[in-house]
Amino acid sequence: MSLTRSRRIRNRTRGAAVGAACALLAIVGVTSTSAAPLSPTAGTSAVTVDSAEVRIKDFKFNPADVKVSAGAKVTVINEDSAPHTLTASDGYAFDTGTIEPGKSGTFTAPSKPGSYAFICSIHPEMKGTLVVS
Ligand SMILES: [Cu+2]
Repeated sequence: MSLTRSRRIRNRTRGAAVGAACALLAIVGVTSTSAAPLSPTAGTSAVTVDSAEVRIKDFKFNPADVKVSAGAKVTVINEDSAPHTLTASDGYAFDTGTIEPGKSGTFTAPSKPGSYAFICSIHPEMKGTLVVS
């Protein structure tokens, strides 16, 4: 019922600082079990969201193999005279929508690492791969 029986560490001025520290650590070691453990903030600083740029010219993606971090913002610049898209081949992982000549579009890389084939939905012979790590 009562914890008052437990021996209290008195601040004995004659006690060695090390001894007091050890005793204090022992107490902290016991009491800290009820305290919330320091939760690591993994995820806030571990995620490196970078960005990448893809240019489209002469009906080709450049680069055709795009390497990004998960969640990266990718800008697609259409330097061609025809409208293009950069669309995941599976149809839903990412899609810039139609980018008119001289314009740019963006999409967000998937959060799941992997290799994603993409095409231009207007010209499906245009192909590339987005590698998310
Ligand atoms: Cu196209």
